[in-house]
Amino acid sequence: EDPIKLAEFEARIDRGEKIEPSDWMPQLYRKQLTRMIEQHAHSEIIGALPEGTWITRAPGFKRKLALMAKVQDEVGHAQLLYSAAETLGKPREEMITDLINGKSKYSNIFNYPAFTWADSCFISWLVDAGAIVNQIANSKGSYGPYCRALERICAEESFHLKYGHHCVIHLATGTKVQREMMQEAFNRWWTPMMHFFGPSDKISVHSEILMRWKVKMSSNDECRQQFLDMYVPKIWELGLTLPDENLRKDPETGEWQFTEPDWEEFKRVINGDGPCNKERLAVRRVAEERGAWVRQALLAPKAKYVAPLA
Ligand code: FAQ
Repeated sequence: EDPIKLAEFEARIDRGEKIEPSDWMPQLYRKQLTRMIEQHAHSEIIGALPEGTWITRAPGFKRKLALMAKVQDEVGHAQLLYSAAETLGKPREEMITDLINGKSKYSNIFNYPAFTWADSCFISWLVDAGAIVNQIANSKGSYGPYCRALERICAEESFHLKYGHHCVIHLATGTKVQREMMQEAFNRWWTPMMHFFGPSDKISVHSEILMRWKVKMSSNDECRQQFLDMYVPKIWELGLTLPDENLRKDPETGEWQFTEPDWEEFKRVINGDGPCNKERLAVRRVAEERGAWVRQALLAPKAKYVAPLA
């Protein structure tokens, strides 16, 4: 890599300038960004699956409408992100193939089953909340197309968050059966939620270079702390508990303390061996196969239109 170009590139990043697709960038910047944006796009599209199955079973017409709009938004986010990743040179078809073949990663959390309506509510409120913490930070980052996609995504996610919060409040303040169902969802989802922000900074592989080049604007631990700070009080306020007896805010440091979640489970899940990995990829594979004729028709040379005889 040309050291002068690299120094100029880093000076631009330090000045807070945006890097655009036609600008010079180090190979590693391109590679890391492609990996991260692609994984993010896959997460949105796979993330639509656990909630998507609840559309027909959502309680009442209003909830069905809102959930349908939310799931549609998530798929739209994937489209925005695939487009942003494509500006770095990797074709979309290749990204989809890598997802379906299990080569590319996507968020750990969507490999868990949404057994009940309360699970769907948990995702809408807290998984979206976690995503927003990460995305608001990174929308101030260095790569123009990714930042612009994130800004739009965050605006839409803020509606999801309000919808999800409303759903959780409804169950948490409802009948005994509803409250229990919500509590069980919290018990099931808490560990994957703690994993969601990635491994601790001490062992995160990519954080150092991504933060130096302002792709990641907050570290994994900073995002996790911010999430705990913003949402644990709101969860406790609803009379719900979290399945970690060590979870508390240290009054002196202002830091949240918690039991380290099982990182072996995290590794298994992100490497293809979670409760729903096979099912999630199978659904995407079928969708690709069923949609193939549409892509072929769009790519085929236009058939000549012959006007019918009068
Ligand atoms: N899941 O060195 P680090 C959403 C992997 S969008 C799976 O710390 P990095 C919207 C990582 O890839 C949710 N894998 O990695 C929605 C790497 O593996 P590799 C997605 C994970 O990149 C809501 C290895 O571990 N958001 O939810 C995870 O510096 C509701 C080492 O880790 C984004 O993708 C994980 N949680 O930091 C949709 C945001 N964490 O590639 C529907 C953009 C780590 O070397 C319903 N991404 N790994 O094989 C990021 O901010 C970062 O990539 C992190 C990970 C923070 C996820």
